Amino acid sequence: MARINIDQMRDFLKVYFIAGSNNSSNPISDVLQQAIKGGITIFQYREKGSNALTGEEKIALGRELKEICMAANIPFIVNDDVELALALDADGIHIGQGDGNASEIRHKIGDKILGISAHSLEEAQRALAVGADYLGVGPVFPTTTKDDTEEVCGPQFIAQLRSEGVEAPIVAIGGITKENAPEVVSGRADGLAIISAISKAADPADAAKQLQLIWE
Ligand code: 3NM
Repeated sequence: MARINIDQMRDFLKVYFIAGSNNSSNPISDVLQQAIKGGITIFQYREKGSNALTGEEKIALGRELKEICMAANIPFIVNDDVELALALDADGIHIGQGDGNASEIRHKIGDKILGISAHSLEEAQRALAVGADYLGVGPVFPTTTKDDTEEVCGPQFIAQLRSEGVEAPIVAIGGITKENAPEVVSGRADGLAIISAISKAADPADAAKQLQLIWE
């Protein structure tokens, strides 16, 4: 399989749902299935934070979620854990700045999708130089889902990266809701990465649908 092309990557980023077992009081496989019905375009398995599963349980849930994504024909991305991404034959991996040597990771995963978080022009350029297929930029708004985030950068930071010449696919993350999503889109992000606005919604299918409609 060849590396994903840029246009296809931009399309996949549009409604990028991220979750693990502790992001909902309902089983995350049910939430994922509902989110898929609502129109999410890619999923990232992020098993982190308090009460996160480890070992065999983490792998088993990953396998289940991957099957759901495969059946729905959307890419399945693993957060951080290269060995898990390879063991599950995921479609890709997303890494932060502190998650190991990005060029070694690119080498290990071959042509799978590589997403890298970036918080400055320098980080963005470095990520692209080692072969990132897309950049994660955030937090664009305050979030309570992750406690070790960088400072809030605002959606205008993405517009700034564009004006500084970054044309690569960018997904915005952090505190995104259907109310503030239009601002992110006008800041020239290619996609909206979301945890709680879908995972904790009373109706995850409807929440995903509302976010998807923003692109129409
Ligand atoms: N990464 P919610 S913010 C996982 O800024 C993550 O890199 C961030 O969750 C970053 O949609 C974040 O519930 C949490 O705000 C996003």
